[in-house]
Amino acid sequence: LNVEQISKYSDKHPKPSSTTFTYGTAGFRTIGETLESTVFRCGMLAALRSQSKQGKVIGVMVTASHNREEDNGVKLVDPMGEMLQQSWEGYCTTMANAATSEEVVEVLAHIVQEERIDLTIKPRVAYARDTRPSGPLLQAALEDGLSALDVDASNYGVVTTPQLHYFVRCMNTENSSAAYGEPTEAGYNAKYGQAFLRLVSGKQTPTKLYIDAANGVGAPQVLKLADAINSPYFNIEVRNSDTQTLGKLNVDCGADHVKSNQRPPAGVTLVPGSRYCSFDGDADRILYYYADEHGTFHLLDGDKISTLVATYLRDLVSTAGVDDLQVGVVQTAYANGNSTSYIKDTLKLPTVFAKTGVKHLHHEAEKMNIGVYFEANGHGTVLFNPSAVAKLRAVEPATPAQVDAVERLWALRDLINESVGDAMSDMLLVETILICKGWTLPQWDEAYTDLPSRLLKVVVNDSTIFKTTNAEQTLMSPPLLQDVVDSLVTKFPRGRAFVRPSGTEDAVRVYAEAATRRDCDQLAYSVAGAVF
Ligand code: NG1
Ligand code: ZN
Repeated sequence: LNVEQISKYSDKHPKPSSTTFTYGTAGFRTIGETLESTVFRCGMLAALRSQSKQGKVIGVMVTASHNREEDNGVKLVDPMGEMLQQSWEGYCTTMANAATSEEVVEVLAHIVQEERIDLTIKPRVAYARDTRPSGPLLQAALEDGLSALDVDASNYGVVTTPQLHYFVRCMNTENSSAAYGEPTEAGYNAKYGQAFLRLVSGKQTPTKLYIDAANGVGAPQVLKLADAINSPYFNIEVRNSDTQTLGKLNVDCGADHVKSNQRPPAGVTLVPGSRYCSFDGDADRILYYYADEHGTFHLLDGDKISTLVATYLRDLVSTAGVDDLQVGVVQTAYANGNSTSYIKDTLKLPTVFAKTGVKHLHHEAEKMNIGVYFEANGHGTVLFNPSAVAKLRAVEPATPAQVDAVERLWALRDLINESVGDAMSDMLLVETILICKGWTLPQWDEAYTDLPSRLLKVVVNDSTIFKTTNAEQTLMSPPLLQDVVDSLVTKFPRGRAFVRPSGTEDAVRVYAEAATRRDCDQLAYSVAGAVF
């Protein structure tokens, strides 16, 4: 380690003394301006992580997703485009909280020793940011971190979070049999656009799709995707696309707003018969919605997307004649109870609950042949594990229907961003299925009816005292609180509620569902009262 060089750069980015940073579910996330030292240090951590992976490219994304415009965040992306391995999260937290440049060097040296890092390996890092105003400042800090460790760095500018994950995976698979694609925006648009056209050509073209881009990076990126696809099959109009005016990002719009408030975003008037979707601020979440003939709003959330996708895949697998290929679904406790029953009882597919945060869902989905995972908020994707790929390769289709189904499964695999949930790729996936089935949004929505649900955020004095087990559905601490929740739940038909600390905010979340809207709200607010 070049201590003099590291210290010189580190002195430029002192840690704010009053702040403690934690690498949480989505990396570090807090007010943008306070993150300079943390982002600088993440650059150096990415370098060490790359060296620990024999010089594979590690990603660094600067974003705070659906959070406020003043916030920002940073997270590391592992070689196959997946979230940073959990065992390194502790290093990140320790590093971010080192008080002085001397301590920074000590922490670096400690990691080098623990991980037996060969410092002669040239580290490689790919990085990008979203549209937030603090982005350029943090990018400069990151670049100092990369310079401090002489990293071979690739700047991808302003792109969506899943695009950066894709680039990382592409760079690390180049010239191999698992080559994922070309690590450029054009390569991304070509890969997903071509797979989409392969799947929909010959079908009926859909009506226009209105996309609420949350005034974030998804707006310019989806327009580029549409240019590359250049087909009536992808007929879109982007709303909330103002990434220039301060104060607009995620305000009254975007997937998180739509999901939390159960109403359409500002700037979009729902017309019955039309189709709508919302991205979040970094375009890794997507939700669909529509108004029925009475003008009532209906949300097609992550659970609706995952059941749509799982049904389609299950049917294709069966037509293709690969019988021992199992499609499974991973959800979190936030999944609507009726979606879980539908998957189990109607689709007859295996389903498991994972802890909140896509890395947990991702790991569960990896264990399935074809694993469909979505958080109710619209973040998710599909994974084909190596045995699924082998089974697909081995199948010898005999009928034209079988040939078509096998070809569709391969094309779907190309259409899906397997590295992480991706609003643009998920949108093309949903569009493909709707086009192939000739379905409207109400027809998709017919599968099952959501139970009324309510998600509340409770700000408490100390959220660290809340400890859970059983995929976060049961409280172990504070003592006796779970008993109170249980007794409240039994009062309401089809009632279900749980309390867990947020992994991204200093707050506790309360979720409740019940047979009627009134019961559901009463349950939610009484549980929140017990928490508070
Ligand atoms: P927390 O703050 O831990 O509830 C939220 C979302 C997660 C996930 C992360 C990362 C809910 C209830 N929680 O986590 O699903 O998306 O943010 O962005 O939606
Ligand atoms: Zn996001």
